[in-house]
Parts: sequence; C-alpha cells; structure tokens
Amino acid sequence: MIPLEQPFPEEFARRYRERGYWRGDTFPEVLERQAADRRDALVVIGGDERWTYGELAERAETMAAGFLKLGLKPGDRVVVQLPNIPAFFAVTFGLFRAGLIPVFTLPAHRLTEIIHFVRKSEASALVIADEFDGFDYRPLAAAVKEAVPALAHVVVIGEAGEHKAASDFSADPSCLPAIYPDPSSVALVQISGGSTGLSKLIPRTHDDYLYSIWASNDLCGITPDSVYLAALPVAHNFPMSSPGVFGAIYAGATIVMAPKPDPRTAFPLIEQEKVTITGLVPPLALLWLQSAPKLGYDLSSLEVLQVGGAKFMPEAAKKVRPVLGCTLQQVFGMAEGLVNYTRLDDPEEIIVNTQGRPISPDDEVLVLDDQGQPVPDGMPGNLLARGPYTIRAYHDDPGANARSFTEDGFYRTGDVVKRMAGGYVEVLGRATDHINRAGEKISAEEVEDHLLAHPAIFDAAVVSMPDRFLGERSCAFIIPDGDAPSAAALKAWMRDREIAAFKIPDQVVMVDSFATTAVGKISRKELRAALREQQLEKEGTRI
Ligand code: OOB
Repeated sequence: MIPLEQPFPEEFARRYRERGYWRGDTFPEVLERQAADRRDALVVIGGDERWTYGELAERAETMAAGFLKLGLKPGDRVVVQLPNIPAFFAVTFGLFRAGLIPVFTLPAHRLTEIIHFVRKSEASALVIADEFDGFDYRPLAAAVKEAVPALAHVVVIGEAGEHKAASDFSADPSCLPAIYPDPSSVALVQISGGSTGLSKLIPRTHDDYLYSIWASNDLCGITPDSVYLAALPVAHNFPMSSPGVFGAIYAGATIVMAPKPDPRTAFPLIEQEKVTITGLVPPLALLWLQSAPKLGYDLSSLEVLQVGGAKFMPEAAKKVRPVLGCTLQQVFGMAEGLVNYTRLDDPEEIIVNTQGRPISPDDEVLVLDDQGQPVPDGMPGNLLARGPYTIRAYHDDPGANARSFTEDGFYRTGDVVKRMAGGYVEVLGRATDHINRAGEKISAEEVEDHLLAHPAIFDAAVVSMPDRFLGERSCAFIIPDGDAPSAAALKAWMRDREIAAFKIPDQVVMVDSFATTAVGKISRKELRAALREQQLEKEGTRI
C-alpha cells in the first residue's frame, strides 16, 4: 500500500508548531474532549434524530469497534459516500477513533468516480447510505466491489441488502486503539475538483486541518451557542472545515443537517432550530435571496451567511444584508488548503467587493505573471500559496505534483486574482481549464475523455460558458464521426457512463471542424479558449 503522507518539510513543521498553529491535537481527541465537557449538549440534528455529544461519542466508538472487527487495521483507507445525515458523524468520528482514514466523496458521484477513488486510495471499505434522493447506492457499491476485488467490505447506513449493516456493529471498547494517531499523520482525504483528468487525492493531516478549523472558528465567531446549518453536501471542504461542521464540533456548537439546500427545505430548519450561520455557493445564495421575501419564514436568527466556492458577484452580494438581515462572509478557498475570508467586521465595501484575505499570518501568497515575476498590487496575476494548512503534494501523482507545486513548495492555485491593500484578494478568473458549475469543479479533459468514447464522435472540446444562474455552465463542442447523435441522446449516453450528473454537458454544439482563426497546431487549452470566444460572439453573451 502506498503510504498516505503530507510532506511538510521539517523546518516549516517546526515553525508552525512554535507559532502555535499546530497544537498536537487530533480528531478523535476533539470529540472525546467535547463528550467529556458537554455530554448533554446537542451536537447534531437531522431528520427525526437529535444527538448529544455524549451519544455521538458512543456511536462513534461502536462504529470504530465495528470497523476494526471487520479486520480493518489502523491506517487503512475507507471511502465514505454519505448524504447530510447524522450518521455521517458517527461514521467519520468512528473512523478517526479507529485510526482509519476517511476518503470523502460526494453523494452525486457515481460508479466511475467511486471506482477511481477506491482504487487510487487502495481502500479496504466503502461506506454508503442505502438510499438518498431517489438513488439506491447498494447496487453501485456492489458494482464497485466487483470491479475492485481488493475492496473487502461495504458498510451500509440503513437497509444493507447484500452488504453489511452498520446497525449490526456492537460496542467493544477492548478492541479500540489505546493511543491516538500522530498529529502529523494524515487524518482524512479530500478530493480535488480536478483541472486535468481525474480527481486527485488530497491528504490532510490532523495538525494542518485542525489549524484551519480552529482559526476559522475564531474569525467566523463560532461559539458553543452557534447553530450551523449544513446545507451543502458536508463532504465538500467548505461546509466541512471552513469552519463548517468540524468547526461546530471543535467549538461544541450544534449542527443542523439539511438533506437539501433549497429554500423550502432550509428555511423551516433555520426557523425551527434558530440557525445562526450557514454556507452556500453563489447560485443557492441567489435563490435564497429571491425566495426569502416570498416564503415568509422567520430567518432572524441567521447572523452570518457565508458564500464561496465560486465568484459571488457584487450586485448580489450587496443584497444579503438588506434582504436576509445578516452579515455576508465571502469565502474563497480550496480543498488543497488556503482559505480567504472577509472578516465579519470588515466595511461593507470590502465584504461586497472582495473574496477576503487568508486565515493565517503565515499564509504566504504570491501573485505572479506568466513568466513567474511578481505583479504589483492591483494588477491581475496567478495566485500561488504556501502555508500551515496548504498541502505540499497530492497522493501518488508525480505528474500533477510537478505541474501544481513549485520547487519551493508553493501550490499553484490556477486562479487569477488581484491583490489589494491589506492582503484582500479579488478573484478575476482562472488560468486552468475547468468549469466551475455552481461551485462544482469539472475537468474539461475528463468530460472530453468520456465524449471521445462515443462511437459517433470524432473529436470533442469542453468549455465553460457564462451562465446567469450557475455562474458557469459546460458546453461541449463535438465533431461527429458520421451521423451526429442528438444532444438529448448524447446526454443520455453520458448518463450511462455512470458519472456524477453535474459533469454531463449542459449545452452541446455540433461543428464540422475545429478550424479557428488561429493558424497551425494549437494546444487544447488555446482551442478551448477559441471555441469559447466563438460561441460567446454567436450568442451575444460576451461579458
Ligand atoms: C472550494 O474548494 P474546491 O477545492 O472545490 O475549489 C477551489 C476553487 C478555487 O481554486 C477557485 O477556483 C474556486 O474554487 N473558488 C472561488 C471561490 N471559492 C472557491 N472562486 C471565486 N470566488 C470564491 N469565493 O470551492 C472551497 C473550499 C473551502 C472554502 C470555500 C470554497
């Protein structure tokens, strides 16, 4: 098994410890502390369930014992695919308690992606819910097991069918590890949105992830009285750790799990449970802004609305305070590490027009031109970052590592930003080829690879197009080989590839050739840019 590690050089690790960022804490200890200090306080509400910290710790111990009795060994990886349900925390903290490493995937992922995550992480188990939002995950898990025989176990929350039921696990404190994991070891794996090909694995250590969480808590005002609504899928880095659900647990606060983020689901929860803070992607924030006055729920408990994952336009940002009566916090982060926030007490001008500034005084941020030279503040440039919670490498991917990190360990974010006084940044766009569809990052290359597998497609190029609602939508330019399939047939065929629905092109444009104004051989990247320009001109949507 290839070890999961995060190679922070020793001199940096020492500095981060000396400055008090890395506190030698670990995830299992965080929950154990809370269960001792506030046994009867509510930690999570979801559906009919309301669990206290004490109950969560007990359930996590039962899970931990169950996983270990299956034969899993500390350090083994477990792919977790769960929706926003309380059991997410029993499973996750159970894995932490057992020294197992969760690999977080989204409920939207399908067979193709889950196989990739299981293979790439060399996982020994997969945890799913029986069913969610009309989709049965059990046949998917069975197919993964068949494709990857090394996957020894599928554990199901709910009706297990042919798999193992988590409800059969029983407590057995005697088999739990007596010692906690090393704080510098990998605690969990996030997945990258991916700009080239398949998603990469992002190993995060206890030290680095917990730092980003407690520091986020401090600047987002999270206290034991906070109530965090998990509206976005909790497996995303944003609702998980910025400060998100883990921040809530770190602070001893309460989490409300929304099965879906739409206003009719979320607003009654805000009213009933007196939610104080939540996080949304821009399209959902727009929907909430539209719906709040119409639906008439009491949202007065809401103090902070965080918006991130994609650019929130100033015109919309301006409306948050007057319409929702709360403070907007822009969040510009990435699963690889660096997170920027506007501060709650920043002037409205900064909150509306910027994507914030980094969490840590030791976040080193560079804004460089294409030749690698620093650009002056106020000028656009490529953003690179290094710091106490930004990874130094993806798992087992030398090619991606060589592209994505400089020799001295800076992560090339792929984002084009402008830096302003005080270190605030404004995101202007990006240099890499992915589509940011309502906060979900889609690799153009990955979708093109799927399209090229179609027998009637000669060539395909996928680009992002501006979209009033989604921010960006995906548009596939196709050169057919013979009779062109209809757009509807092509989308149906893509669905049969068993990939996340958000990766299916929103728009399909058939073309005879990719002849562009450019002469000679051009790179895929230039080709995509040229096709995008052509289409923008054609639709008259140039912005
Ligand atoms: C978050 O994480 P990822 O890994 O899904 O995506 C990271 C990328 C960034 O490199 C940037 O391109 C884009 O998403 N992005 C934003 C943004 N927040 C993220 N672009 C413009 N404005 C923003 N506010 O998306 C993520 C992780 C932690 C916290 C928040 C978001």
